[in-house]
Amino acid sequence: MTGTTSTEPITDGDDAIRRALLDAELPPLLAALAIATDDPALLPGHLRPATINRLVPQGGYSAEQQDEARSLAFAALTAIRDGRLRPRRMSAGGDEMLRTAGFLAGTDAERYLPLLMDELAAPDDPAAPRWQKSELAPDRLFHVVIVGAGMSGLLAGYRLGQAGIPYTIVEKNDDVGGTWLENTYPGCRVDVSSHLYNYSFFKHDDWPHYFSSQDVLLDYFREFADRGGIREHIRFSTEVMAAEFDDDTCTWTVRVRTPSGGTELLGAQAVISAVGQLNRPSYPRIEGRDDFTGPSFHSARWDHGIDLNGKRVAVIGTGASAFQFVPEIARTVGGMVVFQRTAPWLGPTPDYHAPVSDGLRWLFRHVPGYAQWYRFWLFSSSVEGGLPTVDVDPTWQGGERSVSASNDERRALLTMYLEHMFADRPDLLRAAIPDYPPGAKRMLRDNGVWAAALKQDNVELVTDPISRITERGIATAEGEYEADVIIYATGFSASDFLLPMTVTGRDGVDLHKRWNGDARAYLGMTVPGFPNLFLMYGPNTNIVVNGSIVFFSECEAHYILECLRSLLHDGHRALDCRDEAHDAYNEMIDAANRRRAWGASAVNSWYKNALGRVSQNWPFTLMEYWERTRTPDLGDYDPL
Ligand code: N01
Repeated sequence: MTGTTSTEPITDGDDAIRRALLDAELPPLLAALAIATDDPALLPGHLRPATINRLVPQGGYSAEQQDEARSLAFAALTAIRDGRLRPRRMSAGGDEMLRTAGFLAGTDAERYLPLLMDELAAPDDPAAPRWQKSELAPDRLFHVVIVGAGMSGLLAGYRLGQAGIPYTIVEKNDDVGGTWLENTYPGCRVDVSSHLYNYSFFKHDDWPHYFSSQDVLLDYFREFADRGGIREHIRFSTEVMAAEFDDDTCTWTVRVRTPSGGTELLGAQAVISAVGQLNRPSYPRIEGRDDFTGPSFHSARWDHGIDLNGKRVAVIGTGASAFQFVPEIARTVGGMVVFQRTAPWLGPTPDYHAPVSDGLRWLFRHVPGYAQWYRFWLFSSSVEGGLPTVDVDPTWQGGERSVSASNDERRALLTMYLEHMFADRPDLLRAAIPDYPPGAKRMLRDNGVWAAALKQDNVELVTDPISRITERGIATAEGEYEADVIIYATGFSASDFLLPMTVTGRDGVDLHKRWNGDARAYLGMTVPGFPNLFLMYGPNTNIVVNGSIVFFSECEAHYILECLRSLLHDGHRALDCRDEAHDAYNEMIDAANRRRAWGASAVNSWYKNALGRVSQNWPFTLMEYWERTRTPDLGDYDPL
C-alpha cells in the first residue's frame, strides 16, 4: 500500500519543460535525475548545495548555479522524452543512493544517512515489522487496545495488523482523523510542509498545497484507514473511561462507554494510548464566563450553526488557531475584537496558502523518484531544523529578548518583518512585537494575512487584560466590548495527559496520582508501574522548531512493535519500565529543555505544565529520537 502515483511518460515540448523547470526545487531534482539516468555528471561537486536550510532558497545556489542546474535537468528530461535515455526506477539502498544522499545532505551528515535513507525509501516501508505473531507465538492470546483513531492510533493499528497482532481501536468520535476531524474552523491547515506531513510509506506526491488544509488531511487519514484495512478494527462513538492492570494475569481491562451509553469491558494484553496532546479544549478561567447571554464556542468545537455574517465577534487568544481563522472571518463579520495576551512571533512563509506550482507538480508526475528526493530534501533540513537558533548560550546576556547571538539575530530579522507588516500602523506594531525570545512559543507561519486582518476597519486588537466576561461581552479595565458571539481560541489542556481516563497500574496505583500534574514517561512512551501501557505523542515528544509529528509517531510505533516482538519472542507477559531508566531519562530531558528557549524563557506557553516544567517538548534533534527508538534496551525494563 503506497498511495503514490507512478510517473508518466514525457510528451511535452521544450518550452513546457523549461517552464516546469522554473518551478523546480533544483538540488533534489538533480539527485533524482542522476539516479534515473544513471549519470553522476548531473551531480558535479560545484553544484553540491551549500546549505540544507530551507530559509535559503535552492540550497544556496547562485543565479549561475541555478541556470546550470536547469540546463543539466533540461538535457536529461529531453533525452528521456526523445527516447535517448530510458529512466530507471528508483530503489532505495546501495552506494549510489548513499552518495547521492550525501551530495544533498552534506558530507558531515553521515550520521544522519541511515535515518535519511529510511525516509528516501518511501513509498517502500522499511520500518514495517519483518515478523509475524504467528511465527513467534502462534497460540498465545495477545490483543491490543488502542485509544484513539487519529494520526498515531491509525498508524499503531496498521503496524499491529502488519505483524498479525489482533487489535481494537476505541474512538470517541464517529470517524477517524482526531485533530483533523475535530478542528473544522475556517482556515484550518497544517504548518508543516505537505510533503512531510504524512506517513513515510503512504503518501500522495500530488498534494494540492504546500501546506495542506484540514479537509485534505482528513481525507488522507480516511483513505489510510480504508486502504490500510484499519477501519474494521475501530469501535466508533465509544469512549474509554478507564483501564486497569491485573497484577495476577498481567492483562489490562479497558472499560468503555458504548454508543448506547452502556458499559463494556475489553480485555487486552497491551494498551496503546494515542489520544494526543491537543484534543481537550481549554476554556479560560475568566470570571463571568457563564454570564454571557449570546452564543460562544471554542475554536476546536466550531459551531457552524452560528452565522457570523454581520455579527460582532469577540475572539480570545492569538495562538495558531486564532491566527488561522481570524483572517478568514474578518471579511464577513460586522466587527471583531481580538484579545491578545501574548503576541506571537510570525515566521514569514509567502507560500503558506499557495497551491503547489504547476511546474513542480509536472516534475513530480514525470521524473522518477523526484517526489522521494524532494521529501528527503525537506526532511534533511528538518532533522535539526531551527534547533541551533533556540539553544541557550549561558554566557549570553539577552534577558527575555533572546537566548544567544543567533537567537538575537533571528529576533532582529523577525522584528524587521513585523516592522514591514505594520509600517503604517505603529499602534499595532507596538502590540505585535513579542517580549520573549523567538522559539519560546510556537512561531506562526504568516504570509501577511494576519496584519491585513488586524488593519481592517472592522477589527480591533485589544491588549488590555480581560477583567471579566459580562452578559453583553468582554470587559477590561478600560471598558466593555459588546459582542454577539465569543470565540475561545484559548488552546488545549495539553499537559493533562490521558485525562479524563482513569488508568490503574500495578498494585492499584493511579496514573494521575503518580503524575500529580507532572506527566513523565520514558521516551514519552512507558511509565514504571504500568506494564504494557504505551503512550504515543506522550510527555516530551512534541517538537517546536524541527520536523513533523508524524515522524515521531512512526518512531513510537516502531519501538512499541519491537517491545511486543520481544514479549512474544521471549515469552514474557509484560514489560515494566524500570524507575532508574525512567528517572535518568527525564533528568536528561529536563536539563536539555532548560537549555532551550522554551525552557529558559519565563513566557507562558502550553509547553509547560502548571508546575512550570516543560512537559511537552522534545529538546533534541529528530535523529536522536530515531536512534533511541530503533531497538528497545531490555535492560530498561523488568520482564513480568
Ligand atoms: O492554542 P495556544 P492554539 N486570557 O495555546 C490565549 C497546534 N496548532 O489552539 O499566549 C487571554 O497556542 C493564549 O494567550 P498566552 C500548534 O502546535 C497547529 O492556538 O497564553 N488569553 C494564546 O494566545 C499550536 O501551538 C495549527 O498568553 C488567553 C491562546 O489563547 C497548538 O496547536 C493550528 C487566556 C491559546 O493559544 C495550540 O494552538 C492550530 C486567557 N485567560 C493549532 N487563556 C497549525 O498547524 C489562553 N489565552 C497551523
